[in-house]
Amino acid sequence: MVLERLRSLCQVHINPNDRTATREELIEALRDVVILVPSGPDDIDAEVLESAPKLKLIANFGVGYNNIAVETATRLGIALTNTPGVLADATADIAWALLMNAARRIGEGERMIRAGEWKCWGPLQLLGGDMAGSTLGIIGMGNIGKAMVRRAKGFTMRVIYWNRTRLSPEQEKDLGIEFFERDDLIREADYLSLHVALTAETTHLISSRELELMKPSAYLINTTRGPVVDEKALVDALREGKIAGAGLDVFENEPEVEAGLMELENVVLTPHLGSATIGTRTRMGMMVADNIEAFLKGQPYPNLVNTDVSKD
Ligand code: 8YV
Repeated sequence: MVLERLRSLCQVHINPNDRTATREELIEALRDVVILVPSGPDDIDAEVLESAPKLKLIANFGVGYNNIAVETATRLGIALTNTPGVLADATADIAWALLMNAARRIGEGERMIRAGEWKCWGPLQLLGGDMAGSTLGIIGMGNIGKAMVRRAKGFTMRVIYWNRTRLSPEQEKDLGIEFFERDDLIREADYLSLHVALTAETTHLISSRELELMKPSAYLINTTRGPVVDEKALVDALREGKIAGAGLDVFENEPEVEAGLMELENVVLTPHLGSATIGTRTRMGMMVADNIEAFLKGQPYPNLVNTDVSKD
């Protein structure tokens, strides 16, 4: 559906390999390209952009664009668009799945059964964390953070949040959430879920200091970008029981996963599946096509990121 629409708009060249293009392949492929549709693993840095003389639009297939040299794009007059909003529910679903899986020890239970190690029911077997009445701490109250709030309310949880810019009292009231300073939020949360974009300021936002602040009974959930969490510090915290568990959909060096994480029972791992539903990926593709169509028709972009890019 998406490809058909793209083909109706322009000539489409698709990466022929079922893997991320190498740097050399990317540079070679970009020689005559006017519009690029990259995804998360493509490293679109200054050198790549500078070797693409005809490039005018990067219509990113995703909301996060930490893999793209935005300032260079702007300087070169290349517009950058993304796909906000349409993946909020699917990403919150994965965060929720990880949260529940970690708290209720579903992966551990399944491994126990499959290994033939479940011998009998026990009153203290695989005890986990409660949802109802517990406190969810959200760092980053954008579209995905808000989708988390909706889920938490269904589970009758209290929701506290931190965001760079505090919401208005009306918004806080409507959502039923309380603002906390970041360290206080980290101390208070039974579940801490990260929903900030990856920037220089948010790199290793959660490191050993923050993990020390968390309750020993608390869980950390990361579905945003791996480098927001210091993975080595997390392994130590999980190993030493400084926190109860974690659920991770993203990693510092994808697709590599820190060896220490693989050995731990109290962490649930998924391979960057946040937006991986048929409907969501279709909506993301259609949003990419909307931005391409706007470019081709000389109309304003629906989702322009670098609003300071020159229009010629
Ligand atoms: C994608 C994402 O899986 O949109 C994002 O920022 O992380 C995910 O939706 C991927 O990055 C698509 O390019």
